[in-house]
Amino acid sequence: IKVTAASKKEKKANPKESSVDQATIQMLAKAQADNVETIFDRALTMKPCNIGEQGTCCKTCSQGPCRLPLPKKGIEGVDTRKGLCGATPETIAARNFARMVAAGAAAHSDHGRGVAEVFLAAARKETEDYGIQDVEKLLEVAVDFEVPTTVMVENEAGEKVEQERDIYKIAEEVGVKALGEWGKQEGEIYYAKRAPEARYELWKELDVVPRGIDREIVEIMHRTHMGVDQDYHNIVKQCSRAALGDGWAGSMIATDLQDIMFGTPYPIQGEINLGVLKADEVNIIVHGHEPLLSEMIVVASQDPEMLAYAKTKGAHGITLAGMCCTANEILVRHGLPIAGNYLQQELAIVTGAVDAMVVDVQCIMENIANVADCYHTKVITTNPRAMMESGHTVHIEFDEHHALEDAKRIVKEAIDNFPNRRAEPLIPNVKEKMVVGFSQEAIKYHLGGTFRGSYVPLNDNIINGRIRGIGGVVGCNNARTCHDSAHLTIVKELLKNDVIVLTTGCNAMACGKAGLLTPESAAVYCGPGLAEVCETVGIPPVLHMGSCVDNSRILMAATQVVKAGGLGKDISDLPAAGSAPEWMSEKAISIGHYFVASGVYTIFGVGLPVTGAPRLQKHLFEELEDIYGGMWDLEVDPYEHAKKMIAHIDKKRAALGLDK
Ligand code: CUV
Repeated sequence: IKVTAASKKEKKANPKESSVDQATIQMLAKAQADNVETIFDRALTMKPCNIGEQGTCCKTCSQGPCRLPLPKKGIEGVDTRKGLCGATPETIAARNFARMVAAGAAAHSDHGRGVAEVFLAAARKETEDYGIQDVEKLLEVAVDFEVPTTVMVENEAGEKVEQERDIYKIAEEVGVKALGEWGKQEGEIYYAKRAPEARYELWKELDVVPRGIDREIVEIMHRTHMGVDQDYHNIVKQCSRAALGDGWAGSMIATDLQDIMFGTPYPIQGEINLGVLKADEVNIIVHGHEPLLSEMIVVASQDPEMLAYAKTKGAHGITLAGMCCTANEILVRHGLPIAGNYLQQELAIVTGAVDAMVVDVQCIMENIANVADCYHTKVITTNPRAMMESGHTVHIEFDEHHALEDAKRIVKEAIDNFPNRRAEPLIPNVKEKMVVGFSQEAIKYHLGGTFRGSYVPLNDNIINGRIRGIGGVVGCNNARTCHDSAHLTIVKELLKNDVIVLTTGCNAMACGKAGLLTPESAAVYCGPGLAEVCETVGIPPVLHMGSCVDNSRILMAATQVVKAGGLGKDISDLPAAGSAPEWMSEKAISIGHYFVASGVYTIFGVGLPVTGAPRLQKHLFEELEDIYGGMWDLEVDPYEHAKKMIAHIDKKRAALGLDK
């Protein structure tokens, strides 16, 4: 094994303090034994910047950076801090926050745009590799896009009769309208009307209905340029437009069109953690976000020709596993295994068993190329938006017009690399079983009791108090906190208090690794009410709804709960709360803000870069409640964090007159 030379000054992380996940602890120890540096070590060696952490470093022009940390003694009297141009800490932090929303919304939405483009190509039959799988969902979505699903024709008797339209015609019109949502300049995004009526009316009244996805993102970039928007209230308002354009359009369209092309998730079994890798097989990890690529690699890796080719290289088969949100996508639709969540990406390579790590966009750490150099792993980039500088990575560009062909090239590259393993792999014998795939459609079916197509029985259980409320716990890992620890503590606290948990992203994976995604876990972790519901229905107490763009499913599930009746008129009336305990990406800020603007109390762990601007913080944490019924909050201690969520749930129960 080739090693990276660690300098004396570099600190080494203590594996047992770095994660609560056994596979991670074992592989971190192996990395250190192999003298391979990882993010866990770097997080100790390099401390974050105190001013940036507070959100008050301004680098929007070249007269700075102007740095405005809170004074050591706190603010006495009037806050006189200002940048060279006079920008207050509030303006600076609001601008920085807004740019995080813009980047996050752009990432989700550009993913969505790619999906819409492929969808349109599939509808026009320009590609053989993608098609329409979920016709029912297509017809539902067509209604939202105001695309007719039937036509009036004359029959032989000369009477006008209604006839179903060709589904590919419908799909084409849906595709055109969906793609149009990005460049729309005026009016409203179609899906705004999917929200409960009261919410839609409130957005209109507040003038925050997104006009077009791209426009709102561009407008953030304009407003936050030097010398433009200088009222943090107004900047936050634009954050709402752009974030809603992410949650209710960019992400939601991605989810819907992916479901139509690849199938809407329904409960399926899967396995998770580094133990899913196999020493005697070719191991391919697909890492990133877009199922357009991974769906094709799924097909290619099961191709008999590829399997036969793998045998010629001495491998007993091909194992395809996912990492980060790509993993969630192929898991919820095909039950394919997950190797791990965000902080495990370097460690997967450290096993020495990964023959190729195939990446597309988002959450891919640059350092995987360095780690790969220490073993034999080939890092394959696939997206022209996301290349790597390292001469040690291969770029195989993925094009939807010959998707399967590209996927086969990628798989072949991995197989060819199998004989190059430098040492006996060391795969931790750690993996868990889980049941995943709870789309809002699946929740309706499973919690619908005898009324399979309804959320009413779920609402009844919330009203009678067996279920105290709903917690949406989502988001990343963060190297500044112990891996998975806050995720699990918070989820377990919620379960103990009869709060059912909806999850996506890396939280979903943390829960999977800890065995919380099994129906059996209900008896172990839940309060009596929630345990009874889960046992009766046979579902896990934590419902895995998919990837980060699938947070849009949580919005729709909340909307379904409102529409089923008995729990108020708006999302903000629901006994529900959102959380991202270990967030790190800008996407998380966009998600957080669209939940807030949709009426959800949303609490983050780790820290929020607004603490250096007290008036902005007050606006986000308190004043927004009066405007949207939802607001931001921050709590690093996981027990307190869960307590605050439960307190909000109880406040909403009381307002609904429950538990009297
Ligand atoms: Ni998109 S955004 S680390 S993979 S959840 Fe995981 Fe999820 Fe955050 Fe990234």
